[in-house]
Amino acid sequence: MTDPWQECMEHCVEVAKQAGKVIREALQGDIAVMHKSSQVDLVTETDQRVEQLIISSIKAKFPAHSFIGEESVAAGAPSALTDDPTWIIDPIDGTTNFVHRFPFVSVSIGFTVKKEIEFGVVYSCIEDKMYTARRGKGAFCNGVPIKVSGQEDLSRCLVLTELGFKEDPQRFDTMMANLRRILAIPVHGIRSPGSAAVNMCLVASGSADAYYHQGIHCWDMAGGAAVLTEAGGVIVDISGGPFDLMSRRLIAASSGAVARSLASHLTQFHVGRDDTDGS
Ligand code: LIP
Repeated sequence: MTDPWQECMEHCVEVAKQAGKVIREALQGDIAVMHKSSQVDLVTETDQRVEQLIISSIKAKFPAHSFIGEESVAAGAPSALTDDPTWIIDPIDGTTNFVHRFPFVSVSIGFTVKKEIEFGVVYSCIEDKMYTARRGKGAFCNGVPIKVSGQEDLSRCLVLTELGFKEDPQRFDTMMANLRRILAIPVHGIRSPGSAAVNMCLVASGSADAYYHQGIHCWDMAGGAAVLTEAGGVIVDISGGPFDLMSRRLIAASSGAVARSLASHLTQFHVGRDDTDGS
């Protein structure tokens, strides 16, 4: 049987390449920084331009499909996941990196049907690494198959997470306490590359063993979640329960054992949901 979403995936790879080219060109010039929810929530004209480019290109080919895009949501569009074929887009995942020219900047696109992720594309455009994954067909980087490390012992893991200032002192303290608890296991180390999608691809390709995060969004997770699971990784909620794309939290790991062990060391804090208040 032919794959009903093959054409969509091929188009996705093409549009991600075009978007990456625009981002690389923008890095050659001045970058004007604007702010969204806070002084550390950055956005640039390139984020907005790249999202428009991606959405208009996909809409022209697949006019009946739905979209959830980071910058469209920031401008007031809804972010409810329905059963429709839906493109979940982060035009620049790692905007802070982009602003500072720190070299992990990606275009992340996940595609869902009936709320299931069918494929994901993450283009780490400064490294020129195109990660792709189609459900049931494996994960690839520049066409070469990738797989997770398979590590099962948390104390032998290189762990990724992201660190950002939180205005709520309790959330901030919990984030720092979690960091301290993981470091004290001890694990081999903790790294913060600055792009959630790249983080998942690093675990998917065995360069890191686990990644945890509370407070990101579905557009940060959708593309990378496909790559991670197709590379043999495990993705769960921060509690260790089932992963929920709209929950704003995840553990992505090289094995179920590492995911469970990490969950047992983490304290949760309230982050809201993408499909309700988003707070
Ligand atoms: C970013 C993430 C990054 C995280 C930030 C933010 P953006 O996405 O990928 O890892 O630390 O909180 O969500 O805003 O650059 O698309």
